[in-house]
Amino acid sequence: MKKKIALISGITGQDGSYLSELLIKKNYYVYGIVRRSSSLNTSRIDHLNGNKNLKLLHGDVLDSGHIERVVSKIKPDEIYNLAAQSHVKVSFEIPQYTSQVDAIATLSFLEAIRKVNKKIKFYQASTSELYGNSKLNFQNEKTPFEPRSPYAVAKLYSYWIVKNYRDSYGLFASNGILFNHESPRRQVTFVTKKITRGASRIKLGIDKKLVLGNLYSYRDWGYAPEYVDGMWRMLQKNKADDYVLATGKSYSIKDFINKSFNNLDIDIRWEGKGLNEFGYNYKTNKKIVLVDKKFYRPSEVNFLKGNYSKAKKSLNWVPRTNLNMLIKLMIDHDYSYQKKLI
Ligand code: NAP
Ligand code: F7E
Repeated sequence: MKKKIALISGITGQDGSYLSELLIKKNYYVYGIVRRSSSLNTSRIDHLNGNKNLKLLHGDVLDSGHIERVVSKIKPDEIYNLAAQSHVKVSFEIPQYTSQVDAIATLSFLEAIRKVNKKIKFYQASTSELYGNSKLNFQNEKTPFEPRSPYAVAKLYSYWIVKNYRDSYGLFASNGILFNHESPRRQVTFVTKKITRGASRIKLGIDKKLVLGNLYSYRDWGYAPEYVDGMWRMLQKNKADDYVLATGKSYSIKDFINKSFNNLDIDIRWEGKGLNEFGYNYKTNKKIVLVDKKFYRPSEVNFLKGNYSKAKKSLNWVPRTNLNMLIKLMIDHDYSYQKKLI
């Protein structure tokens, strides 16, 4: 049987690295688009270096001409568009750049497919951020969108342009509306990794405290390798569609902090309110968690909890890693990594 060819944008990111591993295991030939940078940005995929089924190409998704040439040259069966300026808070600082990468670049891929070969299957990395301040107890594919950041507004454009090209030109283009998913490979500016790394460093005596923003938002956190498997399943269907991937459970940032420190045998006692709220090490009485408003966002997404019934029914996809398991995975990794640095 002919080997399938996949093209991944964002291959150097958390999801791109897990997806490339998965596709290579499934006997795909994988091409990945990597931005040229002055310092190396391939640490998450360096272990795949030299694999005969992986080829990295320099490129930037803002270069629509290059995208069209790549699609035309490598003739992929499947394209996974994971490239993004993916940090919500940063999107308030660089809204125009975020819109170019997270919205317009999606259109470039769709246009390339429309011109080169309409049979290429397309996955778009959509997001639970589209739901913004939804007041519902859970969100699914039918929940109305209320984006709350330049990131979410840009991703909303991508969501609709994918649907539009599907309806207008018959492209196989699917949106994966993925709720937060984490792993030891998560970048350190996202809250989960910041907490598991920070707690590990406090336990080891490297740092004295962890400084965070809003402790009272709720997120539905899953395990990234399971979510990239969901992406692949979406493109194996005969018909394109949009799917939520989530765990169906929601926890606050404070819950995540308590559980992370508990993993390291540290109990936290909380005192105070707002910017004057502190977390103390229960045993030593030392202040170890502080709040600083510089980590607040101009507008916040307060509560996310996904209903993944459609993915379960249609893709046979279910999340298997609960929050305690996820935190343990991340703490185990961060603690041993930080210990080696001492
Ligand atoms: P990530 O770790 O931030 O990775 C983003 C990737 O995009 C990196 O490879 C980055 O390259 C690349 N990129 C950024 N701008 C680019 C450009 N102009 N040209 C080419 N590549 C560019 O993100 P992730 O967590 O893996 O998420 C993957 C996708 O899913 C993103 O689209 C994100 O918005 C979306 N998403 C993520 C989650 C989540 O919880 N993780 C949930 C829903 C949706 P560099 O390495 O060079 O920076
Ligand atoms: O924030 C609060 C913050 O940056 C989660 C991206 O992958 O998932 C991610 O977006 C919550 C927010 O992720 C800090 O205010 C408190 O309420 O880890 P985050 P996110 O914004 O949910 C979605 C689904 C995506 O699509 C995105 O690409 O945590 N929070 N203190 C903090 N957040 C950060 N980053 N840093 C803090 O110190």
